[in-house]
Amino acid sequence: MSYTSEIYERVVAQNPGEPEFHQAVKEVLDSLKVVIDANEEEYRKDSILERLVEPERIISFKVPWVDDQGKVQVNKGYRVQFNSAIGPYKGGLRFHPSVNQSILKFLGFEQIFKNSLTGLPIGGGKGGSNFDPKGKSDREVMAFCQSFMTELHKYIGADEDVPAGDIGVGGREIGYMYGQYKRLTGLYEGVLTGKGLTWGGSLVRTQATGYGLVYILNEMVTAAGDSLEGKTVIVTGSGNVAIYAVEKVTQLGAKVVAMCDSNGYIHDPNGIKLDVVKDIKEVRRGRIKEYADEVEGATFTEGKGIWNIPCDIYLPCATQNELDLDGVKTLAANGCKVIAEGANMPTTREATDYILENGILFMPGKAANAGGVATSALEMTQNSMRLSWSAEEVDEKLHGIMKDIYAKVSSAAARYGMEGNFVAGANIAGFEKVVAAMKAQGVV
Ligand code: NDP
Ligand code: 2IT
Repeated sequence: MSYTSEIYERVVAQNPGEPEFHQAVKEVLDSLKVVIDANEEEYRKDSILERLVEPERIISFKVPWVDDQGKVQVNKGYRVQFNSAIGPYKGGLRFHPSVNQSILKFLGFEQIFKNSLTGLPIGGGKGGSNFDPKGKSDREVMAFCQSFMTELHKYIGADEDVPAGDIGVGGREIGYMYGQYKRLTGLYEGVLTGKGLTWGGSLVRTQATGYGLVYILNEMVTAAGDSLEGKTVIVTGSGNVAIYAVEKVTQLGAKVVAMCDSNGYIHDPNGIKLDVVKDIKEVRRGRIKEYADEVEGATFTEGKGIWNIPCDIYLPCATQNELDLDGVKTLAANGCKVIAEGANMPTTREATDYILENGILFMPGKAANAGGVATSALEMTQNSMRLSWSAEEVDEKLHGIMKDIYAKVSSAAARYGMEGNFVAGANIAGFEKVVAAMKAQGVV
């Protein structure tokens, strides 16, 4: 049996009941097979893959807090510190009822390679809680965040582990957690990113994941001899990543006709009015359905099926495994030519295989959504220097990083005879840097 297959079987056996983690590991190992096979003896001797798939540390803890009725609630909290070969652990915190160890291990594992691709010195980590911020009062969110940080603060630090946002964690939650960290430690340091602009945050971090996604999308489309001008686009989700992907792709001349949340999707053939979406989601914390009540000509459809709307480009920006084989077949049948993942692993394995076999241009999340964490690393740099860069400066750096990721991913794929397979290219290019660092640092 090949070394990569052996390791996959070991991961499944040793991590039972963690399907998302298995899925993420399998995709990476399948891509790495060509690299490993070329030098199998050495990789086996160093047990590189055994070391890569085992988190350095997983912290799990109780988060008790008091709700507005005076009742004590208890949630689970986690931080997965996966790999620190190239820098302090870096990655978001997710607050969503579905959060469990499998999901955070898949996200932490992906983060290792994503962070490597940015070219910046950041290792891989992820954390979060099964707490659901939806429908909670600000006071309840603050009580939860303070309790969460009361435990987490023992394990993080500006040079140790630097969390940020993800699903359910935005500026409000980062603020409450930062305040509690400062109170507990007495340190005013860059321990979290995605901070507000008056207390250490970076300009463009809010926009960075969505903008970065569109910058790399533009590279792909341009390299294929086309442009974004006049293209019809679907962006799934309506949170942080989705909103700023819509903003940038619209600026570059495309028309976004559909978005969604977990209740259903809106279709606006005239082009999504982003100021309405921002007001619903960023100001009122409402549901996407309200868009159809407010905008003439727009419709709301309950449930899944946004992929039934014809488009040229599909940008999944909600959550893992949101796009399955049937969805992707429908997209292809309706003429969709490009898919780039704003979310982490939004495409199932079967759907990804279909995409690659059917000539749809495809950029995987670990490359396509790396602009968020890259700009987080720029926030860390500014915090260390005690300086703030202008929006133009940060945006220009972000743009350069996304172009560089495209170049790395496409050249790694070509180097191994898989031209245009950006899944393989991203996994290989991300792996090469991390492994070189792991080897240099010995058995630790
Ligand atoms: P937000 O919480 O801001 O938004 C998430 C959006 O996705 C909401 O519209 C939400 O709908 C929808 N969604 C979440 N879960 C589900 C589900 N199970 N089914 C259908 N829709 C769902 O999160 P972000 O925009 O920050 O994150 C979106 C994705 O991007 C995630 O995969 C995240 O890991 C990834 N990502 C985020 C980065 C960042 O900087 N924020 C960086 C890189 C990747 P609803 O409100 O109904 O739940
Ligand atoms: O998935 C991700 O890359 C993020 N949620 C952003 C992580 C970060 O540290 O900015």
